[in-house]
Amino acid sequence: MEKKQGVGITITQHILNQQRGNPDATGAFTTLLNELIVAAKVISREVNKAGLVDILGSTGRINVQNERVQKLDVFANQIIIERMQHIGQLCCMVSEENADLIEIPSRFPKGNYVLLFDPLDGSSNIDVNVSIGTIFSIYRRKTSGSDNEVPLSEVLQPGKNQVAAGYFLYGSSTMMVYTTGNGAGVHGFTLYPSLGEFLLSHELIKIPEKAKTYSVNEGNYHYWDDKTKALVDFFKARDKETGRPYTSRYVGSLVADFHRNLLKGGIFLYPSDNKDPKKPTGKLRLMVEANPLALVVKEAGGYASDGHGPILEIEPTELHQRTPLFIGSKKDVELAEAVMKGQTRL
Ligand code: P6P
Repeated sequence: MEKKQGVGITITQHILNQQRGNPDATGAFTTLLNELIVAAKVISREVNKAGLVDILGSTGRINVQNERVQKLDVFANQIIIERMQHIGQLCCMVSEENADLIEIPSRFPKGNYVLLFDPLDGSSNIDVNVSIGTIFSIYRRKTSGSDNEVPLSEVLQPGKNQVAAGYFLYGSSTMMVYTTGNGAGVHGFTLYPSLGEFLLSHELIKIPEKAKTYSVNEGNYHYWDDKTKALVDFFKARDKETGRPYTSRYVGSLVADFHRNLLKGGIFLYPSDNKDPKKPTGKLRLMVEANPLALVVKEAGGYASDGHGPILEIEPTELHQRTPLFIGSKKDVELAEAVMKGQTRL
């Protein structure tokens, strides 16, 4: 059989192809994504040598989420901010690590996009060598203008308004998975370190409609309400006909758990619990975790719910608001939502 020439489709080619397919594309979006990819390559290099240099461990600081900040967290956050602030395509940024909007310094031109990100999600796993990730979400600002102070209203948009979303996964290999929504599908790219290029490895990812795996931190079982307990008990019950019990898989790193379920089928849930009165609606953040993954899973044929309705329909009121999250294979998430709404009793 003839040997395949070349290296396949690079992420740059893929983004350009998407741009060509979009008549009113200006190339601004392409520039934005390409610069974000450079930032991810720098982060990937540091993550992959974290064990070798003094970048492991904690800075001792506590972030806006009241979580201990790991050094790589700080590094990843700075890399993204520094690389993205000068490209002239953003009016502001939002990071899981920063309490307030990140303004674009006046020395740089502004643009009409908003970038939100979790620079290094799963950071508690950094020094035990478990996969971690960067999650990103991109919106167009609602009103174009060059006002110095971007009002919060420009950023607090429902997830359905995202123009792109995805994640980088720093695992056994570094991957990028993204979608531009509107039926464009979800595509995965694997970084070839020898080339320094992300190459198309998973074209048009579709999540199996039915799960085989459930992912939840069962250590929180006694903090859940009865509906949540009934739902997780359902996944664990023996019932050959409906392929139960499901396999339990929980890495404790959202991007790793989500990515496995995206490729193989599964439901991930981080329900609300009464463990921490400061986090009555669960631990995960709407704007920088739930929304981007909800767009990806929707484009892959799955579904994401907060237990009452679609994540992508939630009208945000705060930058770092949290939400319960049920995400993955469509049939299982729809069942979870019906149970949480009291429409279905298990
Ligand atoms: P728990 C990591 O800190 C994170 O935000 C997600 O990546 C992960 O899914 C979740 O928290 C794990 O939380 O409470 O199960 O340790």
